[in-house]
Amino acid sequence: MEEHDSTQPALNQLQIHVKDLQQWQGNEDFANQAEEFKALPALYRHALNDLQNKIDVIKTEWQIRDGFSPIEHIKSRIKEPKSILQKMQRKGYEFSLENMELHIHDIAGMRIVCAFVKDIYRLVDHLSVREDIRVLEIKDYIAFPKPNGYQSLHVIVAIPLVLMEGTRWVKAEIQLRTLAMDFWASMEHILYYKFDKQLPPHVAEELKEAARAADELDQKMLRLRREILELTEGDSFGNGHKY
Ligand code: 0O2
Repeated sequence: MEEHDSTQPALNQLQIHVKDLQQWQGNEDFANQAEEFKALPALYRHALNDLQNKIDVIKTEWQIRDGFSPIEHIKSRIKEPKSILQKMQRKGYEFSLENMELHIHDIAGMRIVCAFVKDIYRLVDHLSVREDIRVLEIKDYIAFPKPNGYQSLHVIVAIPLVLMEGTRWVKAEIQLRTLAMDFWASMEHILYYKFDKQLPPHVAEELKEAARAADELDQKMLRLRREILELTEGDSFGNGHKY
């Protein structure tokens, strides 16, 4: 997930979209929707900016209340048109604007990296009760890691965008991870592409081993935090989750 460059003019993005549409052969119907299609990145960008603002407010509130924010860093990106089209093809959807908006949840994507696993669940609990965010789906790859060891919490949300035509709820995918999970995922991503998506078995096994080590590190950090909190004012973060 690339970091978002807010300085890139919207016009450039539109040109990229039209170019990609033209390159895509045999999808005239989809290309006919180019007018509406080329307006989409701007809408997703605004929705992502709104989401970023909401998370920044949460960060500030945490900072004021607890003296520190458990959110380490945030990255956001709009999915490349080519990746959107490839994903639709991979998932077997016909190319239409409707299918794209309905089935591709990560056109707007945000990654939030937290210090502790517990903070991830705390943040999601908070997002779930807000009126200005709709949580549509949660995929918990922390409680249930992928077979290769991948851990993250994926939350599909919808953000209200107030337009002249009325309010439009725009989807975004938020990936929440700890620093250890983020490190593992970045390394795995590099290796996966280095080996052209065909990891040799021993590399895959070592990666699983590394994922277990990352998980142990996260648990160790939580134990340390609990000890420190008990020594000071007690753990006020208990919320009954895995950690
Ligand atoms: P990019 O460039 O990373 O954004 P869905 O999106 O829910 O309809 P999908 O694609 O099966 O369907 O969703 P999944 O697997 O829950 O999440 C996909 C995204 O999670 C990927 O985005 C990655 O960012 C991340 N991810 C999932 N599995 C792995 C993994 O094994 N290793 C790493 N490093 N990342 C993973 P994309 O689509 O690859 O694009």
